[in-house]
Amino acid sequence: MNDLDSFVINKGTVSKAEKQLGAKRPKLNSVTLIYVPLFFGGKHRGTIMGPAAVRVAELSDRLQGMGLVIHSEVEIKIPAALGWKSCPAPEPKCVPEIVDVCSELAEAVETALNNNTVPITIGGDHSIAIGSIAGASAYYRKRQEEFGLVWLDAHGDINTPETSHSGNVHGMPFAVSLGHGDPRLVNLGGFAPKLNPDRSVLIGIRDLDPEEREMITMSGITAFSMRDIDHIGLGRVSELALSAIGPDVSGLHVSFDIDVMDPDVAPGVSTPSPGGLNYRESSLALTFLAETELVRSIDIAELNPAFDVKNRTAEVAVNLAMTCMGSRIL
Ligand SMILES: [Mn+2]
Repeated sequence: MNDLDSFVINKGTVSKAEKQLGAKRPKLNSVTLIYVPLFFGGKHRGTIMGPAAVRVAELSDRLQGMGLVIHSEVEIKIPAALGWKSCPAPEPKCVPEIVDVCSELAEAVETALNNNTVPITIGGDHSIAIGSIAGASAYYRKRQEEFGLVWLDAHGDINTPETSHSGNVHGMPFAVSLGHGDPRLVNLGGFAPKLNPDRSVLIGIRDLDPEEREMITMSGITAFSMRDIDHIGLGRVSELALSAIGPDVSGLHVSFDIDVMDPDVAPGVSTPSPGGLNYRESSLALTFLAETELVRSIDIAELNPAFDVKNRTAEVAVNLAMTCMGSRIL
């Protein structure tokens, strides 16, 4: 028994821990920016301003400044007059609207991948991941290739309508992508599940509903809590995460919920949770991912400028998107 075993929930072993990742592919230098100001999945409307805030923080210019080409910028329209208040119980809330938005997003992500660009989806609440992961999954599925998922979040986002206390879909996208939950969401794009739990990793959790703990165990994903990060460091956790996914994937999807960071660093989120990652830790995790040169699609979720301080969190989000795209110190 390796003494690191105890840090890896569900995986009985870290025997793959020291394996190298697979052969590197030519580096992509083109991105597609997809703006999705969705807020129906959460209880705060402010995520509607997320895309605007990263534009104010000059996401596009700064990516170009590091030598990347912006292939295109796509704006997914959100039904204007609707919100969770008009989505009555029984829960989950606003599912038809989220299905519409996520279907369009899935197509945009798949198209971007087909165009050999990296889609960066800017939310919007985290229910955007239902669409972006559906698009990425469809892309790999058609090629009979495997991909890995790295989900960074303070929360599990692995509720189902049965376990959810709020009925908010932004607490469900991981479960949906694994094939659990409302069938209208689960079957988006005509196939399910979107993810292989053996190649899916959750990092940074510290605020789980009791039922989510059970769900994480049952689902077969690999999860690293803040306790693990405190104990062995995020560098080691990142290595273990990549080895859990395995060396033989064609790409990685990174779903970054900004609330994985500590609210001191990133206050502009809908559901802040104390005790999160600091700036350097977040940067380190994304640097490790970028260095695999396998990151093919990215979500930046839950940016809520209504709770931000002088657009600071949007600036952090832009820096982290750049890191994920391979920006480095040396
Ligand atoms: Mn989330």
